[in-house]
Amino acid sequence: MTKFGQIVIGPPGAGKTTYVDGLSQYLSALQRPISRINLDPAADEPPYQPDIDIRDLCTVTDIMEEHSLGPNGAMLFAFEYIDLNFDWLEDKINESDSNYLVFDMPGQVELTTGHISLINILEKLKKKLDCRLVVVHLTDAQSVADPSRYIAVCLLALRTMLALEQPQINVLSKIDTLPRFGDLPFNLDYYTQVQDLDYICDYLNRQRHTQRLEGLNRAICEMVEDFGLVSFETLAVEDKASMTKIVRLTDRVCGYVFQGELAEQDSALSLFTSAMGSLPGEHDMDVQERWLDAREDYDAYEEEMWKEEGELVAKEESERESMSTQNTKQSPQPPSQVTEMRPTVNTFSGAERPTIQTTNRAKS
Ligand SMILES: Nc1nc2c(ncn2[C@@H]2O[C@H](COP(=O)(O)OP(=O)(O)OP(=O)(O)O)[C@@H](O)[C@H]2O)c(=O)[nH]1
Ligand SMILES: [Mg+2]
Repeated sequence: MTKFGQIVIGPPGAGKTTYVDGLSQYLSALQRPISRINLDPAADEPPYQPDIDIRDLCTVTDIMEEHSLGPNGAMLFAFEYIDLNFDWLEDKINESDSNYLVFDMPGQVELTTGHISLINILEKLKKKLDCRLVVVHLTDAQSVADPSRYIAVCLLALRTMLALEQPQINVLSKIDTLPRFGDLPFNLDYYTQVQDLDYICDYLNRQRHTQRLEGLNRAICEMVEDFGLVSFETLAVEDKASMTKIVRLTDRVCGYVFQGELAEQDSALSLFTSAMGSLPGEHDMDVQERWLDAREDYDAYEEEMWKEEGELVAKEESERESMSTQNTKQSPQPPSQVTEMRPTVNTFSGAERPTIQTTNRAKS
Protein backbone atom coordinates (compact mmCIF):
# COMPACT_ATOMS: atom_id res chain seq x y z
CA MET A 1 0.00 0.00 0.00
CA THR A 2 1.37 3.42 -0.95
CA LYS A 3 2.06 5.58 2.06
CA PHE A 4 2.11 9.35 2.18
CA GLY A 5 3.35 11.79 4.73
CA GLN A 6 5.65 14.51 5.91
CA ILE A 7 9.16 14.62 7.23
CA VAL A 8 9.49 17.63 9.49
CA ILE A 9 12.96 19.16 9.63
CA GLY A 10 14.50 22.47 10.64
CA PRO A 11 17.04 24.02 13.00
CA PRO A 12 16.79 23.45 16.78
CA GLY A 13 13.73 25.03 18.36
CA ALA A 14 12.05 25.79 15.01
CA GLY A 15 8.80 24.22 16.27
CA LYS A 16 9.00 20.77 14.64
CA THR A 17 7.65 18.76 17.57
CA THR A 18 4.92 21.31 18.26
CA TYR A 19 3.92 21.19 14.59
CA VAL A 20 3.77 17.37 14.61
CA ASP A 21 1.57 17.54 17.70
CA GLY A 22 -0.67 20.23 16.13
CA LEU A 23 -0.86 18.33 12.86
CA SER A 24 -1.81 15.14 14.62
CA GLN A 25 -4.67 16.93 16.41
CA TYR A 26 -5.75 18.63 13.22
CA LEU A 27 -5.75 15.43 11.17
CA SER A 28 -7.60 13.49 13.86
CA ALA A 29 -10.32 16.16 13.66
CA LEU A 30 -10.43 15.37 9.94
CA GLN A 31 -10.58 11.69 10.85
CA ARG A 32 -7.40 10.92 8.98
CA PRO A 33 -5.45 8.24 10.85
CA ILE A 34 -1.74 9.05 11.05
CA SER A 35 1.39 7.46 12.47
CA ARG A 36 3.48 9.87 14.49
CA ILE A 37 7.08 8.79 14.23
CA ASN A 38 9.63 10.30 16.56
CA LEU A 39 12.96 10.13 14.71
CA ASP A 40 14.77 12.23 17.30
CA PRO A 41 16.93 9.94 19.44
CA ALA A 42 17.69 12.88 21.75
CA ALA A 43 14.07 13.97 22.28
CA ASP A 44 12.74 14.68 25.75
CA GLU A 45 9.16 13.57 26.18
CA PRO A 46 7.27 14.93 23.14
CA PRO A 47 3.81 16.42 23.76
CA TYR A 48 2.24 13.69 21.58
CA GLN A 49 2.40 9.93 22.12
CA PRO A 50 4.65 8.61 19.32
CA ASP A 51 3.28 5.59 17.48
CA ILE A 52 6.83 4.67 16.54
CA ASP A 53 9.70 5.93 18.67
CA ILE A 54 13.31 5.72 17.50
CA ARG A 55 14.41 5.91 21.14
CA ASP A 56 13.31 2.27 21.38
CA LEU A 57 16.13 1.49 18.96
CA CYS A 58 18.82 3.91 20.12
CA THR A 59 19.24 7.05 22.20
CA VAL A 60 21.86 9.76 21.94
CA THR A 61 22.67 9.42 25.65
CA ASP A 62 23.52 5.71 25.30
CA ILE A 63 25.62 6.34 22.20
CA MET A 64 27.51 9.16 23.94
CA GLU A 65 28.33 6.87 26.85
CA GLU A 66 29.20 3.79 24.82
CA HIS A 67 31.30 5.52 22.19
CA SER A 68 32.59 8.55 24.13
CA LEU A 69 31.08 10.94 21.63
CA GLY A 70 29.72 14.47 22.02
CA PRO A 71 26.03 15.19 21.37
CA ASN A 72 26.44 16.13 17.69
CA GLY A 73 28.71 13.18 16.90
CA ALA A 74 26.31 10.85 18.72
CA MET A 75 23.39 12.18 16.66
CA LEU A 76 25.20 11.51 13.38
CA PHE A 77 26.18 8.06 14.70
CA ALA A 78 22.52 7.43 15.61
CA PHE A 79 21.40 8.17 12.05
CA GLU A 80 24.07 5.87 10.63
CA TYR A 81 22.77 3.24 13.03
CA ILE A 82 19.15 3.80 11.94
CA ASP A 83 20.25 3.55 8.31
CA LEU A 84 22.02 0.22 9.01
CA ASN A 85 19.04 -1.08 11.02
CA PHE A 86 16.39 0.18 8.65
CA ASP A 87 14.58 -3.18 8.95
CA TRP A 88 13.54 -2.19 12.47
CA LEU A 89 11.84 0.96 11.19
CA GLU A 90 10.40 -0.89 8.20
CA ASP A 91 8.77 -3.53 10.43
CA LYS A 92 7.31 -0.89 12.74
CA ILE A 93 5.86 1.07 9.81
CA ASN A 94 4.45 -2.11 8.28
CA GLU A 95 2.79 -2.97 11.58
CA SER A 96 0.94 0.36 11.69
CA ASP A 97 -2.40 0.50 9.85
CA SER A 98 -2.20 4.13 8.90
CA ASN A 99 -1.00 5.17 5.46
CA TYR A 100 -0.08 8.71 6.52
CA LEU A 101 3.29 9.04 8.27
CA VAL A 102 4.62 12.11 10.05
CA PHE A 103 8.30 12.05 11.00
CA ASP A 104 9.57 14.38 13.73
CA MET A 105 13.28 14.99 13.12
CA PRO A 106 16.03 16.35 15.37
CA GLY A 107 17.32 19.89 14.81
CA GLN A 108 20.91 19.08 13.75
CA VAL A 109 21.22 20.73 10.36
CA GLU A 110 24.20 18.50 9.48
CA LEU A 111 21.70 15.68 9.02
CA THR A 112 19.78 17.50 6.33
CA THR A 113 22.55 19.34 4.51
CA GLY A 114 24.54 16.47 3.12
CA HIS A 115 25.06 13.67 5.68
CA ILE A 116 24.38 10.51 3.72
CA SER A 117 22.34 8.58 6.33
CA LEU A 118 19.14 10.61 6.07
CA ILE A 119 19.38 10.53 2.27
CA ASN A 120 19.70 6.71 2.45
CA ILE A 121 16.79 6.44 4.88
CA LEU A 122 14.56 8.55 2.61
CA GLU A 123 15.57 6.43 -0.38
CA LYS A 124 14.70 3.22 1.49
CA LEU A 125 11.37 4.64 2.62
CA LYS A 126 10.60 5.37 -1.00
CA LYS A 127 11.85 2.11 -2.52
CA LYS A 128 10.99 -0.44 0.17
CA LEU A 129 7.80 1.06 1.60
CA ASP A 130 6.52 3.07 -1.35
CA CYS A 131 6.41 6.22 0.76
CA ARG A 132 5.68 9.53 -0.93
CA LEU A 133 6.93 12.12 1.48
CA VAL A 134 7.12 15.87 1.46
CA VAL A 135 9.85 17.58 3.46
CA VAL A 136 8.46 20.36 5.64
CA HIS A 137 11.39 22.60 6.54
CA LEU A 138 10.52 24.86 9.46
CA THR A 139 12.46 27.98 10.38
CA ASP A 140 11.61 30.34 13.21
CA ALA A 141 10.00 33.46 11.69
CA GLN A 142 12.14 35.51 14.03
CA SER A 143 14.89 35.20 11.41
CA VAL A 144 13.12 37.68 9.13
CA ALA A 145 13.60 40.38 11.74
CA ASP A 146 17.36 40.20 11.09
CA PRO A 147 18.16 40.55 7.36
CA SER A 148 21.57 38.86 7.53
CA ARG A 149 20.03 35.91 9.35
CA TYR A 150 17.31 35.80 6.74
CA ILE A 151 19.94 35.41 4.01
CA ALA A 152 21.46 32.51 5.96
CA VAL A 153 18.02 30.93 6.27
CA CYS A 154 17.47 31.15 2.48
CA LEU A 155 20.86 29.54 1.94
CA LEU A 156 20.07 26.74 4.40
CA ALA A 157 16.70 26.08 2.74
CA LEU A 158 18.36 25.89 -0.68
CA ARG A 159 21.17 23.64 0.61
CA THR A 160 18.64 21.25 2.14
CA MET A 161 16.57 21.11 -1.05
CA LEU A 162 19.65 20.33 -3.12
CA ALA A 163 20.97 17.76 -0.64
CA LEU A 164 17.78 15.81 0.02
CA GLU A 165 16.33 16.04 -3.49
CA GLN A 166 12.79 15.63 -2.16
CA PRO A 167 9.70 17.76 -2.67
CA GLN A 168 10.12 20.43 0.00
CA ILE A 169 8.01 23.17 1.52
CA ASN A 170 9.86 25.84 3.47
CA VAL A 171 7.88 27.35 6.29
CA LEU A 172 8.39 30.38 8.53
CA SER A 173 7.05 28.99 11.80
CA LYS A 174 5.76 30.87 14.88
CA ILE A 175 4.58 33.71 12.62
CA ASP A 176 2.32 34.82 15.49
CA THR A 177 5.44 35.89 17.43
CA LEU A 178 6.66 38.26 14.72
CA PRO A 179 5.15 41.48 16.14
CA ARG A 180 7.45 41.01 19.16
CA PHE A 181 10.46 41.80 17.01
CA GLY A 182 9.38 45.30 16.01
CA ASP A 183 8.80 46.81 12.57
CA LEU A 184 10.24 44.81 9.69
CA PRO A 185 12.31 46.62 7.07
CA PHE A 186 10.12 44.99 4.37
CA ASN A 187 6.62 43.60 4.11
CA LEU A 188 6.16 39.94 4.97
CA ASP A 189 5.41 38.91 1.38
CA TYR A 190 8.83 40.19 0.38
CA TYR A 191 10.38 37.60 2.70
CA THR A 192 8.07 34.78 1.68
CA GLN A 193 8.47 35.23 -2.08
CA VAL A 194 12.28 35.43 -2.02
CA GLN A 195 12.50 37.69 -5.04
CA ASP A 196 14.59 40.82 -5.69
CA LEU A 197 17.05 40.06 -2.93
CA ASP A 198 19.02 43.09 -4.13
CA TYR A 199 16.82 45.20 -1.85
CA ILE A 200 17.95 43.28 1.20
CA CYS A 201 21.61 43.57 0.13
CA ASP A 202 21.17 47.34 -0.30
CA TYR A 203 19.60 47.48 3.13
CA LEU A 204 22.53 45.59 4.67
CA ASN A 205 25.00 47.90 2.94
CA ARG A 206 23.44 50.81 4.75
CA GLN A 207 24.15 49.12 8.12
CA ARG A 208 27.67 49.73 9.42
CA HIS A 209 28.32 46.26 10.81
CA THR A 210 27.28 44.42 7.63
CA GLN A 211 28.72 46.75 4.98
CA ARG A 212 32.00 44.87 4.74
CA LEU A 213 30.17 41.65 3.81
CA GLU A 214 28.60 43.16 0.71
CA GLY A 215 30.34 40.83 -1.76
CA LEU A 216 29.44 37.70 0.20
CA ASN A 217 25.83 38.75 0.76
CA ARG A 218 25.33 39.59 -2.93
CA ALA A 219 26.90 36.32 -4.06
CA ILE A 220 24.65 34.26 -1.76
CA CYS A 221 21.54 36.20 -2.76
CA GLU A 222 22.33 35.85 -6.47
CA MET A 223 22.79 32.11 -6.09
CA VAL A 224 19.52 31.69 -4.16
CA GLU A 225 17.66 33.71 -6.80
CA ASP A 226 19.32 31.92 -9.71
CA PHE A 227 18.16 28.53 -8.46
CA GLY A 228 14.65 29.95 -8.05
CA LEU A 229 13.66 27.12 -5.70
CA VAL A 230 13.24 28.82 -2.35
CA SER A 231 10.07 30.46 -1.14
CA PHE A 232 8.32 30.34 2.21
CA GLU A 233 4.90 29.57 3.60
CA THR A 234 3.92 30.85 7.03
CA LEU A 235 2.65 28.93 10.03
CA ALA A 236 1.14 29.69 13.41
CA VAL A 237 0.48 26.27 14.77
CA GLU A 238 -2.59 27.21 16.80
CA ASP A 239 -4.24 29.06 13.94
CA LYS A 240 -6.73 26.92 12.08
CA ALA A 241 -6.53 28.82 8.78
CA SER A 242 -2.75 28.63 8.85
CA MET A 243 -2.74 24.87 9.52
CA THR A 244 -5.39 24.31 6.86
CA LYS A 245 -3.22 25.98 4.28
CA ILE A 246 -0.15 23.90 5.16
CA VAL A 247 -2.15 20.65 5.16
CA ARG A 248 -3.71 21.43 1.78
CA LEU A 249 -0.32 22.29 0.37
CA THR A 250 1.45 19.21 1.73
CA ASP A 251 -1.41 17.01 0.50
CA ARG A 252 -0.87 18.30 -3.01
CA VAL A 253 2.89 18.09 -2.94
CA CYS A 254 3.09 14.48 -1.72
CA GLY A 255 0.14 13.41 -3.86
CA TYR A 256 -2.19 12.52 -0.97
CA VAL A 257 -4.81 14.65 -2.67
CA PHE A 258 -5.12 11.95 -5.33
CA GLN A 259 -6.00 9.34 -2.70
CA GLY A 260 -9.05 8.53 -0.61
CA GLU A 261 -12.32 10.18 -1.43
CA LEU A 262 -10.90 12.00 -4.41
CA ALA A 263 -9.41 8.89 -5.98
CA GLU A 264 -12.83 7.28 -5.88
CA GLN A 265 -14.38 10.06 -7.94
CA ASP A 266 -14.21 9.35 -11.66
CA SER A 267 -14.29 12.96 -12.65
CA ALA A 268 -10.80 14.00 -13.71
CA LEU A 269 -12.00 17.59 -13.55
CA SER A 270 -12.85 17.48 -9.85
CA LEU A 271 -9.55 15.73 -9.16
CA PHE A 272 -7.48 18.36 -10.90
CA THR A 273 -9.54 21.21 -9.50
CA SER A 274 -8.67 20.01 -6.02
CA ALA A 275 -5.07 19.43 -6.92
CA MET A 276 -4.45 22.66 -8.76
CA GLY A 277 -7.12 25.07 -7.49
CA SER A 278 -6.38 27.92 -5.12
CA LEU A 279 -5.62 27.19 -1.49
CA PRO A 280 -7.81 28.52 1.28
CA GLY A 281 -6.45 31.80 2.54
CA GLU A 282 -4.39 32.34 -0.59
CA HIS A 283 -6.42 35.29 -1.77
CA ASP A 284 -8.77 36.36 0.93
CA MET A 285 -6.49 36.44 3.92
CA ASP A 286 -3.29 38.35 3.86
CA VAL A 287 -0.78 37.02 6.35
CA GLN A 288 0.77 40.44 6.80
CA GLU A 289 -2.64 41.83 7.71
CA ARG A 290 -3.50 38.89 9.98
CA TRP A 291 -0.35 38.82 12.04
CA LEU A 292 1.18 42.28 11.79
CA ASP A 293 -1.09 45.10 10.66
CA ALA A 294 -4.39 44.19 12.30
CA ARG A 295 -3.53 41.36 14.64
CA GLU A 296 -5.64 42.54 17.58
CA ASP A 297 -8.75 42.98 15.43
CA TYR A 298 -8.32 39.52 13.98
CA ASP A 299 -7.67 37.96 17.39
CA ALA A 300 -10.88 39.50 18.75
CA TYR A 301 -12.81 38.41 15.66
CA GLU A 302 -11.43 34.91 15.86
CA GLU A 303 -12.30 34.63 19.54
CA GLU A 304 -15.87 35.59 18.68
CA MET A 305 -15.98 32.95 15.92
CA TRP A 306 -14.64 30.28 18.26
CA LYS A 307 -17.23 31.22 20.86
CA GLU A 308 -20.02 30.91 18.31
CA GLU A 309 -18.65 27.59 17.08
CA GLY A 310 -18.40 26.31 20.68
CA GLU A 311 -22.00 27.30 21.37
CA LEU A 312 -23.12 25.57 18.17
CA VAL A 313 -21.30 22.36 19.09
CA ALA A 314 -22.75 22.46 22.62
CA LYS A 315 -26.25 22.98 21.18
CA GLU A 316 -25.85 20.08 18.75
CA GLU A 317 -24.55 17.90 21.56
CA SER A 318 -27.51 18.63 23.83
CA GLU A 319 -29.94 18.06 20.92
CA ARG A 320 -28.30 14.70 20.23
CA GLU A 321 -28.50 13.74 23.90
CA SER A 322 -32.17 14.64 24.18
CA MET A 323 -32.92 12.75 20.93
CA SER A 324 -31.13 9.63 22.15
CA THR A 325 -33.03 9.78 25.47
CA GLN A 326 -36.30 9.97 23.50
CA ASN A 327 -35.17 7.14 21.22
CA THR A 328 -34.37 4.82 24.11
CA LYS A 329 -37.86 5.47 25.51
CA GLN A 330 -39.48 4.71 22.13
CA SER A 331 -38.90 1.68 19.89
CA PRO A 332 -35.31 1.14 18.66
CA GLN A 333 -34.37 3.50 15.79
CA PRO A 334 -31.33 3.58 13.46
CA PRO A 335 -28.63 5.94 14.78
CA SER A 336 -29.33 9.58 13.97
CA GLN A 337 -27.01 11.38 11.55
CA VAL A 338 -24.12 12.93 13.46
CA THR A 339 -22.83 16.26 12.28
CA GLU A 340 -19.08 15.85 11.94
CA MET A 341 -16.85 18.51 13.37
CA ARG A 342 -14.55 19.61 10.65
CA PRO A 343 -12.16 22.55 10.78
CA THR A 344 -13.64 25.49 8.92
CA VAL A 345 -11.81 26.05 5.68
CA ASN A 346 -11.20 29.71 6.24
CA THR A 347 -12.01 31.49 9.47
CA PHE A 348 -12.06 34.86 7.79
CA SER A 349 -14.45 34.30 4.93
CA GLY A 350 -17.41 35.87 6.78
CA ALA A 351 -18.79 39.29 5.96
CA GLU A 352 -17.72 40.67 9.33
CA ARG A 353 -14.00 40.16 8.90
CA PRO A 354 -11.97 43.06 10.32
CA THR A 355 -11.09 45.89 7.98
CA ILE A 356 -7.96 47.91 8.42
CA GLN A 357 -7.23 51.46 7.46
CA THR A 358 -3.50 51.39 6.97
CA THR A 359 -0.78 48.91 6.16
CA ASN A 360 2.96 49.30 6.02
CA ARG A 361 3.02 48.19 2.39
CA ALA A 362 4.71 51.35 1.25
CA LYS A 363 7.94 50.15 2.83
CA SER A 364 8.78 47.63 0.16
N1 LIG B 1 4.11 31.22 19.59
C1 LIG B 1 4.40 30.04 19.02
N2 LIG B 1 5.28 29.22 19.62
C2 LIG B 1 5.58 28.04 19.03
C3 LIG B 1 4.99 27.67 17.78
N3 LIG B 1 5.50 26.47 17.43
C4 LIG B 1 6.36 26.12 18.41
N4 LIG B 1 6.41 27.05 19.38
C5 LIG B 1 7.24 27.03 20.60
O1 LIG B 1 8.61 26.92 20.23
C6 LIG B 1 9.33 26.18 21.21
C7 LIG B 1 10.15 25.09 20.53
O2 LIG B 1 9.25 24.19 19.94
P1 LIG B 1 9.61 22.67 19.62
O3 LIG B 1 8.41 22.11 18.94
O4 LIG B 1 10.11 21.96 20.81
O5 LIG B 1 10.79 22.87 18.61
P2 LIG B 1 11.65 21.72 17.89
O6 LIG B 1 11.96 22.25 16.52
O7 LIG B 1 10.97 20.42 17.98
O8 LIG B 1 12.97 21.73 18.77
P3 LIG B 1 14.14 20.63 18.76
O9 LIG B 1 13.50 19.28 18.68
O10 LIG B 1 14.86 20.87 20.04
O11 LIG B 1 15.01 20.94 17.57
C8 LIG B 1 8.29 25.63 22.18
O12 LIG B 1 8.33 26.45 23.33
C9 LIG B 1 6.98 25.79 21.44
O13 LIG B 1 5.89 26.02 22.32
C10 LIG B 1 4.04 28.57 17.16
O14 LIG B 1 3.48 28.35 16.06
N5 LIG B 1 3.80 29.75 17.83
MG1 LIG C 1 11.63 18.48 18.65
